[in-house]
Amino acid sequence: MLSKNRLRLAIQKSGRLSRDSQNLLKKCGIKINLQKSSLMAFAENMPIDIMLVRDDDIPGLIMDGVVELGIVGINVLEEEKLARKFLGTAAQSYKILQNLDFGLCRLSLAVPMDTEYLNVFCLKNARIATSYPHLLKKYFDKKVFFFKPFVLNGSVEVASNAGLADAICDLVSTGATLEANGLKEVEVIYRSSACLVSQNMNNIPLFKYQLIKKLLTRIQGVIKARE
Ligand code: PRT
Ligand code: ZN
Repeated sequence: MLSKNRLRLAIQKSGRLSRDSQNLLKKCGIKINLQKSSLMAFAENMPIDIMLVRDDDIPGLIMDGVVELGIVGINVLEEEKLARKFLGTAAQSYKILQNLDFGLCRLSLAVPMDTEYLNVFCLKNARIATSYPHLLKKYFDKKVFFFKPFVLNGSVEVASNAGLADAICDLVSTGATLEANGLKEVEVIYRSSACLVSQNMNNIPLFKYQLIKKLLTRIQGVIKARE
């Protein structure tokens, strides 16, 4: 049974952000006994419980008030907010307390290397594969032209080679994956990094608020020391 007297913080269980998230907490002096198979880990020296989940679940856990804090990519957070807005779900609020110095990437449009590409209007009526349909729609809403998005959660880069898509919209960091799949990056539509995010602070009891402040100060100190 979870204690109401402990702060709850969600991080990615395994994936690109998990090691950096764990290291950051360690650097902040939080001693955690992480069990590989467990959903929860408990800090030994501070009243903090760590929830280990898929990154996609973290925005919802924050917005639905299950955990007070999370470490997640801003891309995932914004996509969930837009999805909830689209569905008319009331809970969409959160506060980014700190942009973090890892998980840096960009959400980009890419087309086959041999495509003649002048500007974004070359994508009019294009069929575009993405795991981020709402961020993509927000970008194209400003361009006012028709396109045909479809969702693939994974293997987005291969959709074009397989003849399923004219273009893709996916996360890029080094660009090596695009290159390996014969694609070129043509538009950056969103820039992202990991962030420390909290619930709406108005709903948080004072002692938890103070603990969040303390943690935030330590995180800022760790980031400053790494600069
Ligand atoms: O299992 P779970 O759902 O938790 O994880 P996941 O597989 O959905 O996410 P994961 O671990 O791949 O990524 C978590 C977060 O890391 C993302 O939401 C981003 O905020 C951030 N991030 C930073 C990235 C990348 N860089 C990145 N390069 N996420 C994914 N990629 C992928 C991209 O999708 C593509 O397949 O890496 C490939 C491109 O990399 P380059 O270096 O070849 O350009
Ligand atoms: Zn995920």
